[in-house]
Amino acid sequence: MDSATTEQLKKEVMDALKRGNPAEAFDKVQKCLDDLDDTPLNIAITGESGSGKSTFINAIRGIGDEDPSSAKTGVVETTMVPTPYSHPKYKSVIFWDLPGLGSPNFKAKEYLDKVDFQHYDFFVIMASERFKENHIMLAESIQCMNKQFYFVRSKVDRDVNESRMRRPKYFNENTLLDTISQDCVNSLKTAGTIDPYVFLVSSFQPQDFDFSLLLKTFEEQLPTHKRYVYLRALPNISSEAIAMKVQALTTAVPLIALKVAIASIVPGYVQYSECSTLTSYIREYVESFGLDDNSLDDLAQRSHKSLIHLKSLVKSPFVKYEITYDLVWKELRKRNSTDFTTAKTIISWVPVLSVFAGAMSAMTCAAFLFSAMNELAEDAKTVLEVAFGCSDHTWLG
Ligand SMILES: Nc1nc2c(ncn2[C@@H]2O[C@H](COP(=O)(O)OP(=O)(O)O)[C@@H](O)[C@H]2O)c(=O)[nH]1
Ligand SMILES: [Mg+2]
Repeated sequence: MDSATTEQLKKEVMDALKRGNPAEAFDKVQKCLDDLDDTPLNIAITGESGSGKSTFINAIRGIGDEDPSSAKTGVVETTMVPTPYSHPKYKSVIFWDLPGLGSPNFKAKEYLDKVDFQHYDFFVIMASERFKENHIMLAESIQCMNKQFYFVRSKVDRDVNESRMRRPKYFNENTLLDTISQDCVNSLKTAGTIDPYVFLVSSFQPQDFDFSLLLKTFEEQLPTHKRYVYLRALPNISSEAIAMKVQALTTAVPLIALKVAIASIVPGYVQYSECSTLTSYIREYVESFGLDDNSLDDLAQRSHKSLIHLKSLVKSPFVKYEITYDLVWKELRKRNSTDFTTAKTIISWVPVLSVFAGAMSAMTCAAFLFSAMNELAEDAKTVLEVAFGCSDHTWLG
């Protein structure tokens, strides 16, 4: 949420409270939360059939190829219609599988018109081998239409393994990756792209190579109002991705706290009481950090680790026990002593909340959400480190 929107909301909430209409103030805050949730993000993935688009879409959605909602992999596309795959938890984030790039009479402009290019926030052009004429033509056309694109050279795990087997004596992973990357950059520069974005990716090993850097670059290029939905939907593939997710979820905390505080003075809003609201957000955090049973099970399978072992590493009571109203109530009381400085993003709301003496309850809620979120993020990092042994992985790999 940008600062102008925040200031506008503060003014409207304050006005409604002063007029003795807390239900209206509540609606304003709820609308802001809904807008954050519903901001659409449409990411187009294009490339030749077999280049790894569907596998990449599954990896970026954080789901395995066997998940019922996964994009089918290893099948030849026969349609020109873009296929949408929404994020399993955050439906406003949609990855579009754009087929058909490989046809011999390919015309980039016609292709982009057919797939309705205006609809997408940005494009990923994927190639599993050298870039070809069609990729270059497409890149040029996307650029002409003032849209951003990123080149992804996929399946680099295969290049690394093949090179290691074929030239064991001279094999050097960094040199190999540099050569592939330079080749792509040079082809793009020759075709007129200034400073092209090129990423070497393996969807089988998203914790390695440039996958994390790619995710971070997407974020940096997005407008502010799209960052929240994007970051919240990140796959938990590195400690940096988890840290960015904390940053995103933090944005909504003052609004949630405000909502709870206002609901406490609206007659009949018992369903939005402190514990009910917090319970639903804690459930969301557990899922978002991949600590729910399904996600942990999936991680155990992908990393060939035992689920029991991964679960034993988790400290948060919100993963160890069922998240019930009673558990949240107990934890809320237990954590009441939490240092409120952790809730500093809510400080700017205190003048608004003081109007109806709701400041204290909002501060308590915010502090509680921060503490639960950070504890879950730490657990997610620990589990990930043990699953893939990637404790020193950084965005810049
Ligand atoms: N080694 C390796 N194989 C991959 C990778 N991504 C996809 N594949 C394989 O490449 C084939 C085509 O992938 P798919 O995602 O269906 O490509 P699409 O036609 O572009 O959607 C499948 O057999 C995948 O398992 C990868 O990162 N590494
Ligand atoms: Mg496919």
